[in-house]
Amino acid sequence: MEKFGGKPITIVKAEDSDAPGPQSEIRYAIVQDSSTNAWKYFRVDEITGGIYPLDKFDREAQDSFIFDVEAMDSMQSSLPGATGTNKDIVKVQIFIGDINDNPPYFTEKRYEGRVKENAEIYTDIITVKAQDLDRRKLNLNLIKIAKSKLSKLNLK
Ligand SMILES: [Ca+2]
Ligand SMILES: [Ca+2]
Repeated sequence: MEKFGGKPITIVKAEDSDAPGPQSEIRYAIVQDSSTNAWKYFRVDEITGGIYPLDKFDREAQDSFIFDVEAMDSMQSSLPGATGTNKDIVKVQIFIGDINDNPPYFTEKRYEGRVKENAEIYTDIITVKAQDLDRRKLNLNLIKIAKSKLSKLNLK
């Protein structure tokens, strides 16, 4: 949350073709939909349309949120049959960026390997395997960085 430093995650913007005045003054609001709780994690500034987080996120628990934002003007609608103000609704999807907040973990509690006493050096004995819940891309990037550092060292 602090990471955004008060800056919105994204900004929604609606336009209204009516003349200046309450008939074209736009207010934004998140639609409180009972079929999802995604809207509970965000707020929208009713004047600027800036969308802000209301909570911390865990990409490994949920990696995106979808909710609706509506834009309303500020005067009773003159459209035939309409009640209330004129409005439009847009879907907003927020993707949660990954951070490296999970350590690797072994998938087995214990490994047992056997090797003959006269085995050649470098004989395969057993393969151990760990997993990491963070996004694979991040780990690959780290490996690339490590490799490029190594090749620089080799050049010297
Ligand atoms: Ca209007
Ligand atoms: Ca993560």
